Amino acid sequence: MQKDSFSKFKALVKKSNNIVIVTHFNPDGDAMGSSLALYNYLVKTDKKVTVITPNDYPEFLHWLAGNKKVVEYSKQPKKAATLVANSDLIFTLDFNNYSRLEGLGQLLQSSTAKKVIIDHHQQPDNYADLYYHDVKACSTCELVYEFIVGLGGKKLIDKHIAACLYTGIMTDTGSFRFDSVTPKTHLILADLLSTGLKPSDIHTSIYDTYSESRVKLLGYCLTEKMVVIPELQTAYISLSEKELKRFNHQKGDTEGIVNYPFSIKGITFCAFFSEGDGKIKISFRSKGKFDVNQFARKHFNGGGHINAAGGRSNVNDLQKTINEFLNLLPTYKKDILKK
Ligand SMILES: [Mn+2]
Repeated sequence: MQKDSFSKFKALVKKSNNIVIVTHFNPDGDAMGSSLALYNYLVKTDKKVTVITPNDYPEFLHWLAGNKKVVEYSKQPKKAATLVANSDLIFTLDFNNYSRLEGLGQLLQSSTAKKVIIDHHQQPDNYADLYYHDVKACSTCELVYEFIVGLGGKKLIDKHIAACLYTGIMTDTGSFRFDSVTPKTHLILADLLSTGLKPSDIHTSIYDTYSESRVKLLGYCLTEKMVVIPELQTAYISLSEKELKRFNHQKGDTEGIVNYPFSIKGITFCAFFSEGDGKIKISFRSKGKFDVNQFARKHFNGGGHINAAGGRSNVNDLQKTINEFLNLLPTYKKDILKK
Protein backbone atom coordinates (compact mmCIF):
# COMPACT_ATOMS: atom_id res chain seq x y z
CA MET A 1 0.00 0.00 0.00
CA GLN A 2 1.28 3.42 -0.91
CA LYS A 3 -0.93 6.36 -0.08
CA ASP A 4 0.44 9.87 -0.11
CA SER A 5 -1.05 12.42 2.26
CA PHE A 6 -4.15 14.35 1.34
CA SER A 7 -2.38 17.61 2.08
CA LYS A 8 -0.10 16.78 -0.87
CA PHE A 9 -3.02 15.80 -3.10
CA LYS A 10 -5.00 18.90 -2.13
CA ALA A 11 -2.06 21.19 -2.93
CA LEU A 12 -1.45 19.48 -6.26
CA VAL A 13 -5.09 19.56 -7.37
CA LYS A 14 -5.44 23.17 -6.23
CA LYS A 15 -2.61 24.44 -8.39
CA SER A 16 -3.56 22.37 -11.44
CA ASN A 17 -5.90 23.81 -14.04
CA ASN A 18 -5.74 21.48 -17.00
CA ILE A 19 -6.37 18.00 -15.76
CA VAL A 20 -6.38 14.81 -17.79
CA ILE A 21 -7.66 11.46 -16.53
CA VAL A 22 -6.37 8.39 -18.33
CA THR A 23 -7.42 4.78 -17.92
CA HIS A 24 -6.28 1.48 -19.38
CA PHE A 25 -6.72 -0.08 -22.83
CA ASN A 26 -10.08 -1.84 -23.27
CA PRO A 27 -11.66 0.04 -20.37
CA ASP A 28 -13.99 -1.96 -18.13
CA GLY A 29 -16.63 -0.91 -15.60
CA ASP A 30 -14.09 0.01 -12.95
CA ALA A 31 -11.89 1.92 -15.42
CA MET A 32 -14.77 4.03 -16.76
CA GLY A 33 -16.60 4.26 -13.44
CA SER A 34 -13.55 5.54 -11.55
CA SER A 35 -12.47 7.90 -14.36
CA LEU A 36 -15.90 9.44 -14.81
CA ALA A 37 -16.56 9.68 -11.06
CA LEU A 38 -13.32 11.64 -10.60
CA TYR A 39 -14.11 13.64 -13.75
CA ASN A 40 -17.59 14.65 -12.57
CA TYR A 41 -16.25 15.54 -9.15
CA LEU A 42 -13.43 17.72 -10.51
CA VAL A 43 -15.81 19.44 -12.95
CA LYS A 44 -17.96 20.35 -9.95
CA THR A 45 -14.93 22.01 -8.38
CA ASP A 46 -14.57 24.13 -11.55
CA LYS A 47 -11.54 22.35 -12.97
CA LYS A 48 -10.91 21.87 -16.66
CA VAL A 49 -10.87 18.10 -17.00
CA THR A 50 -10.89 15.54 -19.80
CA VAL A 51 -11.03 11.76 -19.66
CA ILE A 52 -8.90 10.09 -22.34
CA THR A 53 -9.20 6.38 -23.05
CA PRO A 54 -6.72 4.49 -25.25
CA ASN A 55 -9.59 2.97 -27.26
CA ASP A 56 -13.33 2.40 -27.20
CA TYR A 57 -15.30 0.51 -24.56
CA PRO A 58 -18.56 -1.45 -24.38
CA GLU A 59 -21.85 0.30 -25.00
CA PHE A 60 -23.24 -0.86 -21.64
CA LEU A 61 -20.96 1.75 -20.07
CA HIS A 62 -22.11 4.64 -22.29
CA TRP A 63 -24.85 5.75 -19.90
CA LEU A 64 -22.32 6.84 -17.25
CA ALA A 65 -22.43 10.60 -16.63
CA GLY A 66 -19.84 12.46 -18.69
CA ASN A 67 -19.46 9.65 -21.23
CA LYS A 68 -20.08 12.01 -24.18
CA LYS A 69 -17.09 14.14 -23.22
CA VAL A 70 -14.63 11.21 -23.22
CA VAL A 71 -11.88 11.46 -25.84
CA GLU A 72 -10.83 8.17 -27.39
CA TYR A 73 -7.17 8.28 -28.36
CA SER A 74 -7.65 5.70 -31.13
CA LYS A 75 -10.28 7.91 -32.80
CA GLN A 76 -8.88 11.36 -31.99
CA PRO A 77 -5.10 10.97 -31.55
CA LYS A 78 -4.35 14.64 -32.32
CA LYS A 79 -6.92 15.95 -29.86
CA ALA A 80 -5.61 13.57 -27.21
CA ALA A 81 -2.02 14.67 -27.89
CA THR A 82 -2.95 18.36 -27.52
CA LEU A 83 -4.84 17.69 -24.29
CA VAL A 84 -1.92 15.75 -22.81
CA ALA A 85 0.60 18.39 -23.94
CA ASN A 86 -1.44 21.19 -22.35
CA SER A 87 -2.16 19.37 -19.12
CA ASP A 88 -0.46 20.14 -15.82
CA LEU A 89 -1.85 17.12 -13.96
CA ILE A 90 -2.57 13.62 -15.21
CA PHE A 91 -4.45 11.04 -13.16
CA THR A 92 -3.85 7.46 -14.26
CA LEU A 93 -6.65 5.22 -13.01
CA ASP A 94 -7.06 1.46 -12.69
CA PHE A 95 -3.62 0.61 -14.10
CA ASN A 96 -0.04 1.40 -13.14
CA ASN A 97 2.16 0.73 -16.12
CA TYR A 98 2.29 2.64 -19.44
CA SER A 99 2.29 -0.66 -21.30
CA ARG A 100 -1.47 -0.83 -20.55
CA LEU A 101 -2.05 2.26 -22.70
CA GLU A 102 -0.75 1.16 -26.10
CA GLY A 103 0.14 4.32 -28.14
CA LEU A 104 -1.22 6.70 -25.52
CA GLY A 105 1.62 5.59 -23.22
CA GLN A 106 4.22 7.42 -25.35
CA LEU A 107 2.24 10.65 -25.03
CA LEU A 108 2.26 10.34 -21.26
CA GLN A 109 5.91 9.45 -21.18
CA SER A 110 6.86 12.65 -22.99
CA SER A 111 4.54 14.82 -20.90
CA THR A 112 5.98 16.97 -18.12
CA ALA A 113 2.66 17.11 -16.23
CA LYS A 114 2.53 15.83 -12.66
CA LYS A 115 1.23 12.27 -12.53
CA VAL A 116 -0.95 10.57 -9.94
CA ILE A 117 -1.66 6.85 -9.80
CA ILE A 118 -4.95 5.74 -8.24
CA ASP A 119 -5.05 1.99 -8.58
CA HIS A 120 -5.37 -1.42 -6.97
CA HIS A 121 -3.26 -3.61 -9.31
CA GLN A 122 -0.05 -5.33 -8.21
CA GLN A 123 3.45 -3.92 -8.62
CA PRO A 124 2.98 -0.29 -9.65
CA ASP A 125 5.57 1.32 -11.90
CA ASN A 126 7.43 4.38 -10.60
CA TYR A 127 6.32 7.02 -13.12
CA ALA A 128 4.00 8.90 -10.73
CA ASP A 129 4.68 11.90 -8.49
CA LEU A 130 1.97 10.88 -6.03
CA TYR A 131 0.32 7.55 -5.30
CA TYR A 132 -3.03 6.43 -3.98
CA HIS A 133 -2.44 2.73 -4.38
CA ASP A 134 -3.77 -0.26 -2.47
CA VAL A 135 -3.87 -3.81 -3.79
CA LYS A 136 -6.35 -4.68 -1.05
CA ALA A 137 -8.97 -2.31 -2.45
CA CYS A 138 -11.73 -4.19 -4.25
CA SER A 139 -11.73 -1.67 -7.08
CA THR A 140 -10.28 1.63 -8.19
CA CYS A 141 -13.77 3.04 -7.60
CA GLU A 142 -13.42 2.25 -3.89
CA LEU A 143 -10.16 4.23 -3.89
CA VAL A 144 -11.67 7.12 -5.88
CA TYR A 145 -14.49 7.32 -3.33
CA GLU A 146 -11.90 7.60 -0.53
CA PHE A 147 -9.92 10.04 -2.62
CA ILE A 148 -12.86 12.39 -3.18
CA VAL A 149 -13.78 12.20 0.51
CA GLY A 150 -10.12 12.82 1.42
CA LEU A 151 -10.05 15.95 -0.72
CA GLY A 152 -13.08 17.17 1.22
CA GLY A 153 -15.59 16.51 -1.56
CA LYS A 154 -18.01 14.13 0.13
CA LYS A 155 -20.91 16.55 -0.21
CA LEU A 156 -20.31 16.79 -3.97
CA ILE A 157 -20.94 13.05 -4.47
CA ASP A 158 -24.32 13.19 -6.17
CA LYS A 159 -26.42 10.46 -7.74
CA HIS A 160 -24.41 10.54 -10.99
CA ILE A 161 -21.01 10.28 -9.34
CA ALA A 162 -22.40 7.60 -7.00
CA ALA A 163 -23.64 5.61 -10.00
CA CYS A 164 -20.17 5.69 -11.59
CA LEU A 165 -18.57 4.46 -8.35
CA TYR A 166 -21.23 1.82 -7.74
CA THR A 167 -20.69 0.49 -11.28
CA GLY A 168 -16.95 -0.02 -10.78
CA ILE A 169 -17.34 -1.65 -7.38
CA MET A 170 -20.07 -3.94 -8.69
CA THR A 171 -18.24 -5.02 -11.86
CA ASP A 172 -14.83 -5.51 -10.20
CA THR A 173 -16.24 -7.65 -7.37
CA GLY A 174 -18.50 -9.97 -9.40
CA SER A 175 -21.46 -8.13 -7.88
CA PHE A 176 -20.02 -7.93 -4.35
CA ARG A 177 -19.06 -11.58 -4.02
CA PHE A 178 -15.24 -11.63 -4.19
CA ASP A 179 -12.95 -11.85 -1.15
CA SER A 180 -11.79 -8.32 -1.91
CA VAL A 181 -15.16 -7.09 -0.57
CA THR A 182 -14.78 -5.81 3.00
CA PRO A 183 -17.04 -4.15 5.56
CA LYS A 184 -15.61 -0.88 4.26
CA THR A 185 -16.82 -1.69 0.75
CA HIS A 186 -20.36 -2.08 2.01
CA LEU A 187 -20.16 1.10 4.06
CA ILE A 188 -19.12 2.93 0.90
CA LEU A 189 -21.98 1.30 -1.02
CA ALA A 190 -24.41 2.35 1.70
CA ASP A 191 -23.22 5.89 1.35
CA LEU A 192 -23.56 5.75 -2.44
CA LEU A 193 -27.11 4.38 -2.17
CA SER A 194 -28.06 7.22 0.15
CA THR A 195 -27.73 9.59 -2.83
CA GLY A 196 -30.91 8.01 -4.18
CA LEU A 197 -29.47 5.85 -6.94
CA LYS A 198 -31.38 2.70 -7.80
CA PRO A 199 -29.18 -0.43 -7.73
CA SER A 200 -31.63 -2.35 -9.92
CA ASP A 201 -31.25 0.28 -12.66
CA ILE A 202 -27.48 -0.09 -12.60
CA HIS A 203 -27.57 -3.88 -12.61
CA THR A 204 -29.99 -3.83 -15.54
CA SER A 205 -27.94 -1.26 -17.46
CA ILE A 206 -24.75 -3.28 -17.08
CA TYR A 207 -25.80 -6.92 -17.08
CA ASP A 208 -29.10 -7.15 -18.97
CA THR A 209 -27.90 -5.65 -22.21
CA TYR A 210 -26.79 -8.69 -24.15
CA SER A 211 -27.72 -9.19 -27.75
CA GLU A 212 -29.35 -12.45 -28.76
CA SER A 213 -26.13 -13.48 -30.51
CA ARG A 214 -24.10 -12.82 -27.37
CA VAL A 215 -26.27 -15.14 -25.32
CA LYS A 216 -25.98 -17.75 -28.08
CA LEU A 217 -22.20 -17.29 -28.10
CA LEU A 218 -22.19 -18.02 -24.36
CA GLY A 219 -24.29 -21.14 -24.95
CA TYR A 220 -21.87 -22.26 -27.66
CA CYS A 221 -18.88 -21.69 -25.36
CA LEU A 222 -20.40 -23.80 -22.59
CA THR A 223 -21.72 -26.67 -24.69
CA GLU A 224 -19.08 -26.93 -27.42
CA LYS A 225 -15.94 -25.20 -26.25
CA MET A 226 -15.50 -25.66 -22.54
CA VAL A 227 -12.79 -28.14 -21.59
CA VAL A 228 -12.78 -29.36 -17.99
CA ILE A 229 -9.74 -31.01 -16.41
CA PRO A 230 -11.10 -32.21 -13.05
CA GLU A 231 -7.81 -33.58 -11.67
CA LEU A 232 -6.28 -30.11 -12.07
CA GLN A 233 -9.46 -28.28 -10.97
CA THR A 234 -9.07 -26.36 -14.20
CA ALA A 235 -11.35 -25.43 -17.08
CA TYR A 236 -10.76 -23.39 -20.19
CA ILE A 237 -12.66 -22.00 -23.15
CA SER A 238 -11.19 -20.84 -26.45
CA LEU A 239 -12.66 -18.95 -29.39
CA SER A 240 -11.14 -18.49 -32.82
CA GLU A 241 -11.67 -15.38 -34.89
CA LYS A 242 -13.91 -17.42 -37.17
CA GLU A 243 -16.12 -18.50 -34.28
CA LEU A 244 -16.36 -14.95 -32.99
CA LYS A 245 -17.44 -13.78 -36.44
CA ARG A 246 -20.06 -16.53 -36.64
CA PHE A 247 -21.73 -15.05 -33.56
CA ASN A 248 -21.43 -11.50 -34.85
CA HIS A 249 -18.99 -10.68 -32.07
CA GLN A 250 -19.11 -7.13 -30.68
CA LYS A 251 -16.70 -5.56 -28.26
CA GLY A 252 -17.37 -6.76 -24.72
CA ASP A 253 -19.29 -9.86 -25.82
CA THR A 254 -16.74 -12.25 -24.37
CA GLU A 255 -16.36 -10.36 -21.10
CA GLY A 256 -17.14 -12.55 -18.12
CA ILE A 257 -17.32 -15.81 -20.07
CA VAL A 258 -14.08 -16.87 -18.38
CA ASN A 259 -15.91 -17.07 -15.04
CA TYR A 260 -18.67 -19.50 -16.02
CA PRO A 261 -16.75 -22.75 -15.37
CA PHE A 262 -16.41 -21.68 -11.72
CA SER A 263 -20.02 -22.74 -11.23
CA ILE A 264 -18.81 -26.32 -11.67
CA LYS A 265 -18.08 -27.85 -8.28
CA GLY A 266 -14.35 -28.03 -7.55
CA ILE A 267 -13.10 -25.78 -10.37
CA THR A 268 -10.60 -23.24 -9.05
CA PHE A 269 -8.68 -22.14 -12.16
CA CYS A 270 -10.24 -20.88 -15.39
CA ALA A 271 -8.73 -19.57 -18.60
CA PHE A 272 -10.27 -17.98 -21.67
CA PHE A 273 -8.44 -17.69 -25.00
CA SER A 274 -9.63 -15.52 -27.86
CA GLU A 275 -8.13 -14.80 -31.24
CA GLY A 276 -8.40 -11.41 -32.91
CA ASP A 277 -6.28 -9.02 -35.00
CA GLY A 278 -3.60 -11.67 -35.30
CA LYS A 279 -3.16 -11.85 -31.54
CA ILE A 280 -4.22 -14.33 -28.89
CA LYS A 281 -5.60 -12.71 -25.78
CA ILE A 282 -5.96 -14.70 -22.58
CA SER A 283 -7.87 -14.14 -19.35
CA PHE A 284 -7.03 -16.08 -16.20
CA ARG A 285 -9.17 -16.40 -13.10
CA SER A 286 -8.59 -18.35 -9.91
CA LYS A 287 -10.32 -19.02 -6.65
CA GLY A 288 -8.17 -19.19 -3.53
CA LYS A 289 -4.39 -19.05 -3.34
CA PHE A 290 -3.24 -19.71 -6.89
CA ASP A 291 -1.66 -16.46 -8.10
CA VAL A 292 -2.69 -15.88 -11.73
CA ASN A 293 -0.94 -12.50 -11.74
CA GLN A 294 2.42 -14.29 -11.39
CA PHE A 295 1.35 -16.97 -13.84
CA ALA A 296 0.35 -14.41 -16.48
CA ARG A 297 3.48 -12.32 -15.91
CA LYS A 298 5.83 -15.25 -16.12
CA HIS A 299 4.38 -17.02 -19.13
CA PHE A 300 1.99 -14.79 -21.06
CA ASN A 301 3.24 -11.17 -21.06
CA GLY A 302 0.52 -10.03 -18.75
CA GLY A 303 -0.48 -9.51 -15.16
CA GLY A 304 -3.24 -8.21 -12.97
CA HIS A 305 -4.42 -9.43 -9.60
CA ILE A 306 -3.88 -12.61 -7.62
CA ASN A 307 -7.27 -14.01 -8.72
CA ALA A 308 -7.77 -12.19 -12.03
CA ALA A 309 -5.22 -11.46 -14.70
CA GLY A 310 -4.82 -11.09 -18.43
CA GLY A 311 -2.11 -11.84 -20.91
CA ARG A 312 -1.06 -12.29 -24.48
CA SER A 313 0.46 -15.24 -26.21
CA ASN A 314 4.01 -15.31 -27.49
CA VAL A 315 2.79 -17.11 -30.59
CA ASN A 316 -0.11 -15.98 -32.73
CA ASP A 317 -1.57 -19.44 -33.07
CA LEU A 318 -4.55 -20.36 -30.93
CA GLN A 319 -3.88 -24.10 -30.64
CA LYS A 320 -0.16 -23.60 -29.95
CA THR A 321 -1.05 -21.16 -27.18
CA ILE A 322 -3.47 -23.63 -25.62
CA ASN A 323 -0.84 -26.37 -25.83
CA GLU A 324 1.67 -24.11 -24.11
CA PHE A 325 -0.89 -23.51 -21.37
CA LEU A 326 -1.67 -27.22 -21.02
CA ASN A 327 2.02 -28.08 -20.82
CA LEU A 328 2.48 -25.63 -17.96
CA LEU A 329 -0.41 -26.95 -15.87
CA PRO A 330 1.25 -30.05 -14.31
CA THR A 331 4.07 -27.83 -12.97
CA TYR A 332 1.48 -25.74 -11.16
CA LYS A 333 -0.68 -28.60 -9.94
CA LYS A 334 0.28 -28.08 -6.28
CA ASP A 335 -0.41 -24.36 -6.43
CA ILE A 336 -3.75 -24.77 -8.19
CA LEU A 337 -4.94 -27.39 -5.70
CA LYS A 338 -3.76 -25.44 -2.65
CA LYS A 339 -6.67 -24.14 -0.61
MN1 LIG B 1 -10.18 -2.35 -11.33
